Amino acid sequence: MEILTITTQPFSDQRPGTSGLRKKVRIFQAPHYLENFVQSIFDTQTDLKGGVLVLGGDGRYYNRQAIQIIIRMAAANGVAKVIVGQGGLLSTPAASCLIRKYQTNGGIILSASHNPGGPDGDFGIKFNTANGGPAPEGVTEAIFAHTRKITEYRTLAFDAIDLDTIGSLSLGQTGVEVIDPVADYAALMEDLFDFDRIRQLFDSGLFSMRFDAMHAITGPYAKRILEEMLGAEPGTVINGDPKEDFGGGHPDPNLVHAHEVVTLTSGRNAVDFAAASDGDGDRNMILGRNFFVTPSDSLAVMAANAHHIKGYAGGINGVARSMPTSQAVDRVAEELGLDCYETPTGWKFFGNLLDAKRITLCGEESFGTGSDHVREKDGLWAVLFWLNLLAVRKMSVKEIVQEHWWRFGRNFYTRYDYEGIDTEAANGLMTHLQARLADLPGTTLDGYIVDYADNFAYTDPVDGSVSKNQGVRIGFTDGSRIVYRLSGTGTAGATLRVYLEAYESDTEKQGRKTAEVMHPLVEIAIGIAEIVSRTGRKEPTVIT
Ligand code: G16
Repeated sequence: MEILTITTQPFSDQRPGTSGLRKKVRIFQAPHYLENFVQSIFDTQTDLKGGVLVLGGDGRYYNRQAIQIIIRMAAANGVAKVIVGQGGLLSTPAASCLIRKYQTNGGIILSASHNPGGPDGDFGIKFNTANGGPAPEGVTEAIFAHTRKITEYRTLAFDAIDLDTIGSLSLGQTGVEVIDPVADYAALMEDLFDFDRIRQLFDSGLFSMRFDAMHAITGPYAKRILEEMLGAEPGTVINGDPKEDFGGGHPDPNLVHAHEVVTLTSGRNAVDFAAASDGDGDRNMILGRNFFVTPSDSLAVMAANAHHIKGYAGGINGVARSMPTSQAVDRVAEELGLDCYETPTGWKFFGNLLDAKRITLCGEESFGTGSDHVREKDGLWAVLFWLNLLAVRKMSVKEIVQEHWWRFGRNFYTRYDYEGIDTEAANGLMTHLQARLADLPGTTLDGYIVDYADNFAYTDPVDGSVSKNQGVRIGFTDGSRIVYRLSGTGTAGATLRVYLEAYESDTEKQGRKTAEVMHPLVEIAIGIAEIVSRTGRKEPTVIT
């Protein structure tokens, strides 16, 4: 089969962000755009030549075409074997599972995660290394540097291969194995969780649940695992058919975008447990009857209850959270004598800690939780963890969380997002905050005394790499915090995120409304950063 060498020119904007390269679909469709980035992966990740590559995506618009392009390029670049999910589909955690299970040389995942899809939506690509996790910064920077000087890429003169039939094919010297995207992942979940106990919970007839797949990748996974393997009644999974444009929705499992499933947790026929996952299946939202579990609390509850769960009953090594995530898990770690790490935003920062067995559980405020079973956050894993916990403890979601607060205290938490603001204004706001940091400690703001103010920097304890400018933190003496950072996943303008946290140990006051508790901190946060005058926004786009 003829290998074609195509002349190209560099694009200047291919630096991966928080999680891979994310752009509008139309940008990816431009001639050579995707190819340049993919060739830069092959040229810098030399183990792939003669190696094995996992390939799949979340099924969004352009997924199928991109998969064909990448398979042709993989063959032209001497990859020995490509393992691809049927229909070109793989959830992000399932891709990580396959890379690890089959000890491949890495994987390429096509997704823009929770960003909307469709011809006018977003697309994305990221490379995961042989440990199954997102490439660390050293690797993404090498790929980026290559995109700046690329002059040609290699592909095959071949039309398209059949991705819809499970089986083995070959393309020149390269084997292409089309696999069931769910089977290996489902088997891993069965190893970790007590499926018999969960089955009994569903069989009891006293328990009801809904899982909102948001017309994204987790539909087939959730239907197989929840309905077929665990016996949840048909219809437990809603919006379970993956669609290229996610049914026009925004596949982000939060109280705003997953509103449909939220409504099912209240009223006369309210379900006992509900959850949702995002575009590529790595995020999760956990709900009880009339009750929302913040992602930060979910991580803390998991850490405190891990001994109840089959796969973690032998004990956990330690825990980690991203910097803006609430400090709820820190309190659990302190009481249980576990190591606790604070990392920058981005799942890739957990990789070294997991590989070095310093941690077992980790999570982020951005609806991500996971463990050492794969090297990605994992939406359905979190749902199964909670289901297993509910089955063992025989308590409601609310009871479990309230009991947790009584024991460890409650970290109230909220996040304000200002999306699509002017990039210059956003950078100016961060520069302004930076300039104020030195003067803030010791001052009193509306009754809150500033304990520390800094721009978070992280030194990886395993490889010593340093990541600077990871967000501005203002900590108060009572344990509350305000954090500001600019998102690294948006595709239009800049997104300012403001994360707010307040600690309450008094059980009498733990039932207060989050908005009411956070109000004074919100005012302080808006004031210090001069958000209204600098961004022109009186209100955030989304509050979670
Ligand atoms: C990605 C990263 C997460 C990060 C999130 C938000 O998640 O993997 O670590 O917390 O983006 O990042 P940012 O605040 O920079 O927008 P996902 O689910 O989008 O892949």
